[in-house]
Amino acid sequence: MVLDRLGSSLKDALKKLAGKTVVDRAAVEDLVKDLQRALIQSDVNVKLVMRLSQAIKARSLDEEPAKGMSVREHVLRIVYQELVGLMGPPTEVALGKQTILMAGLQGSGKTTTTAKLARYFQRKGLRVSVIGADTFRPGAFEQLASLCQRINVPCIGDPNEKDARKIVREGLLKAQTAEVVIIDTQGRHGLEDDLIQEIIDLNELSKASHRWLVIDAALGQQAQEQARRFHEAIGIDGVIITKMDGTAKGGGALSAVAETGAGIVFIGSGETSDDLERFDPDGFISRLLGMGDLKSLVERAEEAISGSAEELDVNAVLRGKFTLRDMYKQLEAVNRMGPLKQIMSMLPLGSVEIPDGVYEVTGTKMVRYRIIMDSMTKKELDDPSTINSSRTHRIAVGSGAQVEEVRELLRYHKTMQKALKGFRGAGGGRFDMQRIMKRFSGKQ
Ligand SMILES: Nc1nc2c(ncn2[C@@H]2O[C@H](COP(=O)(O)OP(=O)(O)O)[C@@H](O)[C@H]2O)c(=O)[nH]1
Ligand SMILES: [Mg+2]
Repeated sequence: MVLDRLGSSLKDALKKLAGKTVVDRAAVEDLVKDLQRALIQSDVNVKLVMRLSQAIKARSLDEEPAKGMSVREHVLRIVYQELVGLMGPPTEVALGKQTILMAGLQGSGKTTTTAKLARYFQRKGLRVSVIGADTFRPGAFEQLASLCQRINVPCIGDPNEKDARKIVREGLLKAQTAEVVIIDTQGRHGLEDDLIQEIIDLNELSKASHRWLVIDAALGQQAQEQARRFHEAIGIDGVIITKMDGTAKGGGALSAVAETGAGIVFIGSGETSDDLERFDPDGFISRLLGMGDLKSLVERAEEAISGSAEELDVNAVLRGKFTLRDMYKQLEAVNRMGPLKQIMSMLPLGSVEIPDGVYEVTGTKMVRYRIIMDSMTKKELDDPSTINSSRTHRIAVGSGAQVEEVRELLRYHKTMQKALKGFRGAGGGRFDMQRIMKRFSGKQ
């Protein structure tokens, strides 16, 4: 994941609040100091850091923790909200017909990102064409053409043509059947006037629906100046920050760009065409703080529910009271949602260890469990602890299963129950997805 270092220092800072029962000034000040250090190391502008730490301090001490909320949760929620605010508003990426003009200095990652975007839209089922209009850098067209060839996207251009305007004019005619057209342009080492004039012209003649600026994350807070200059010239409506994998300054670049009001649409984090992530401030910060991506978990849970005839309560996935029936229902739900391991990684489990066996209940095993459970009495299903050795034998005989298999089912139930207990402990109360969602979205 990007920004590992910032993430782990933020997590360490928040750990200090675990177990506190009152919000005391010294603890909050300590936390804020750690936060400041982490953010400044990530090259976030000092003024922004100060503003943010003031807000966190004041809110943590002045606001009443909501009923039932632990001190750690109270402060965590505030830190979370303030950091999300630092990342700017969420952005939209439409999936209709559109022309995207790429802007940015040489070496920022425009050409690579053009191919990444082509791949992104292609995966969404759209017909994509790319126009190579960098007439400055030697071999620019070949670089783009080879990236496009790998992902099977048409690349339009002419390596011998020196007039970028002509390439774009003619390229757009050739790309008429495409739904998404992405125009790669030249960059220079600095923002020279004729470079700016060219991008203004290309923007006008292509009537681009979007002007996306590509910026290298290693610039840290200096990214702001570039964003401003390009914005003045052509009205940037989306920024892509690249090379997040190779720098500790990503936090600085993100916050500096967010401050200009230009929305961050994507993050690049590697050299292949698949190393592109949609940027979503909520999800990004939750993951940074190690809270798991609550929003995407809920979305996936909803996807899993839709289409299934049976009404499924999201909370049933990990509910407090835990009968064998609950366990079975949860297994069904989890099977619908996808790999359990992935789901778990999105939950705010903190330090809870999930035993490995929990991930390994497959579809066939579930059928076996179902048959075994059919041989149990209602009371046994509700409270499996009443199942002693002679009952185990009776159930095995009744379901045509091995005694060991019945034991395995009971062991499995116990393991999961234990894991859930630890989980509820870590969450500071009964686990309730909707409650957690409400808390972290600030709508209490
Ligand atoms: N590690 C990493 N390298 C990148 C990323 N994006 C681009 N690059 C590399 O940065 C260099 C310059 O990229 P390029 O697309 O040619 O930049 P352009 O001059 O703006 O078109 C190339 O070596 C790319 O492989 C990224 O997100 N992560
Ligand atoms: Mg290029």
